[in-house]
Amino acid sequence: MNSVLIEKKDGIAIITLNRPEKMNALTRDMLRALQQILEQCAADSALRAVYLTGSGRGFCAGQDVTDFDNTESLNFDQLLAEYYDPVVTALRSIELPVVCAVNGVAAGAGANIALCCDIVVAAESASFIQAFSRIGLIPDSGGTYWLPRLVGLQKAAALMMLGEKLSAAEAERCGMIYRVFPDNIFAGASLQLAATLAALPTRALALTKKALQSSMHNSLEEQLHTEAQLQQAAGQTADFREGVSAFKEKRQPVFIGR
Ligand code: LHQ
Repeated sequence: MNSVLIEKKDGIAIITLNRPEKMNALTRDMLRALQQILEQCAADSALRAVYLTGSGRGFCAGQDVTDFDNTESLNFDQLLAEYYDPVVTALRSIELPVVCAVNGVAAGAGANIALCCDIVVAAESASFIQAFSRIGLIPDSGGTYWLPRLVGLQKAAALMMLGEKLSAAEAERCGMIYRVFPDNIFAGASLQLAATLAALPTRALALTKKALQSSMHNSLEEQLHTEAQLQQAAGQTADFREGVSAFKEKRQPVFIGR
């Protein structure tokens, strides 16, 4: 059985972490598969959105801790650089909107991989745990980059040091995620969000993603310059022409993603 599943449907790449009996805890094979799937998605011009979720009752429990049997010989530096960081980078650089549908608990690197996606939604029963301090590690997979930016330094420090479980509702309330859906409608509602994104002007969304990424480190002056350059690119798309035509003709636009 594949530990990461990919299905392409109506312009959406549905990626499912698939080791449900272990709460989708990540192995090297899974991370490699995820990297390859994301590369394949980035090269597929028919795609308009990515949807990442987990199978079973968890989203992802982070690194498979049973891999830590021989703690002496672990090379964390290499493990992160070769297996985790390329996943984070791929999710940030892919020129498609990425919805992360957190169906259950997201712990350790599982939580932080979720947080680096463009729009994170969660089922009401889901939760987030910066589990690292519980086993004597520090948050990785971009968590120390995203979490303070999402919830502020104080809250991030407390969540990361205490390693407490945060409910989906509290994650929404503090701005860590976009929305919570009731469990009984979660799968449909989160996929519908990806479908909505897939019908929007894909290039403009990709350029918006790029602009937001730059804003994390740019000065206002630099950011205004970036916006002007990216707007110039958006203005060259067929979808921009369609958007203006549809507005003038008082009809709904039909975007083609180019
Ligand atoms: C697991 C795991 C797991 C293996 C549940 N591994 N089996 C670190 C270092 C270096 C480089 C890269 O990056 C990292 C990043 C990290 O992610 S470090 C943090 C690793 N993650 C954790 O420490 C979380 C450990 N898991 C838990 O705290 C709990 O299992 C959670 C809160 C996720 C779920 O709790 P429950 O709902 O009570 O489920 P459970 O504990 O009964 O888990 C179900 C099964 O999944 C169970 O297996 P079993 O055979 O006993 O039924 C667990 O052992 C297994 N599992 N997480 N990370």
